[in-house]
Amino acid sequence: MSGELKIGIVGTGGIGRAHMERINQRLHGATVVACSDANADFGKLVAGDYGCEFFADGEAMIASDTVDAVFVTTSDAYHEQYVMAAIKAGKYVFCEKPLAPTPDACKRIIDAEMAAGKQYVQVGFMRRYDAGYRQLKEAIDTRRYGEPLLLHCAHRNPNFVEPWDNSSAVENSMVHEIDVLRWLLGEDYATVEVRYGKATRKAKEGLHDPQTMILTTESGVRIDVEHFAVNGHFYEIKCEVVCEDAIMNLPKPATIEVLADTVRGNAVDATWGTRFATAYDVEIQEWINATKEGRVDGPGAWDGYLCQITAGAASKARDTQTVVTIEKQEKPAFYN
Ligand code: ISE
Repeated sequence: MSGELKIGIVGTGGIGRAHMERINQRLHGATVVACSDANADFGKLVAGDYGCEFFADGEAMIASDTVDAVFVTTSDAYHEQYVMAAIKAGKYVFCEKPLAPTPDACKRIIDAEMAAGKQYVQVGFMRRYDAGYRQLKEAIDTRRYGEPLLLHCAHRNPNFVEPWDNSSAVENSMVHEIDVLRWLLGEDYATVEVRYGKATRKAKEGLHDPQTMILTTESGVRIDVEHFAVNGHFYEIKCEVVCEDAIMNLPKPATIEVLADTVRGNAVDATWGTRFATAYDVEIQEWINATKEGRVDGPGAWDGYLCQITAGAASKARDTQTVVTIEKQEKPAFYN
């Protein structure tokens, strides 16, 4: 299509507003023309701030001629309802991660998309758009340094959104590793474990912290992910890839050098919002471009589904403290 892509956003919380801002102020080819939120008073304020139309009913907004395409940035439990409404309306939809909390809900979305006969859905796994992860993928794909054998990763949060329960560490946070490492290596997982070690004194009640997730891919690559929900200080993501002929590391973001007290060093990101700000911009610009050309070229509903199957197995592994086999899923030809 030529001209501006008219976008309607369901869910005007933090990530919804961050996307509205980037679409209207930094990116090209699209404008947010409508929004909806379960909290109508708040949603109307946001609509006023961004100069767009407020719809009390998100499904009515999705069906209306006002919008060409849809963003779903509600809380996770409502993703399925609005993604389904977009498929029904025949509109492209960008849904923040996870596609839906359970594999069953994701399966219903896949079935609806296949029945519609066209891919409409993209899932917001922004790490695939980070320049550092893209450099790692390029080096792995060319096998410049031989086969990847082991990955050592860390995902350290300064603080964590409630609820503070054990499942949120996998389902809200480590899902990023589940998606990006599968994409990086180009293969699916065979088994998963989530182990508890000694807990930090800062652990929130109801959340064992830290947790270690261990994934093994179908070819046998072993991955360990250290996950801190609350380290109290900084946001840090690490990914070290041990190959046959070299060791590669995810580049650290370029930040200012600071001399303070008795330490000289580089500033670190305080939150994921700043650490991945550029990745989000690239992700959504590429989504706008692809949507205007009538295609989905980012992580789709199938990726969202596989991610939740793995997250479900990881949760079972955590609760039983065992190794869980991930049931092999045959990819429908529709998603090739
Ligand atoms: C948050 O929802 C995100 O998506 C961040 O990328 C992740 O690092 C954080 O742990 C999540 O809570």
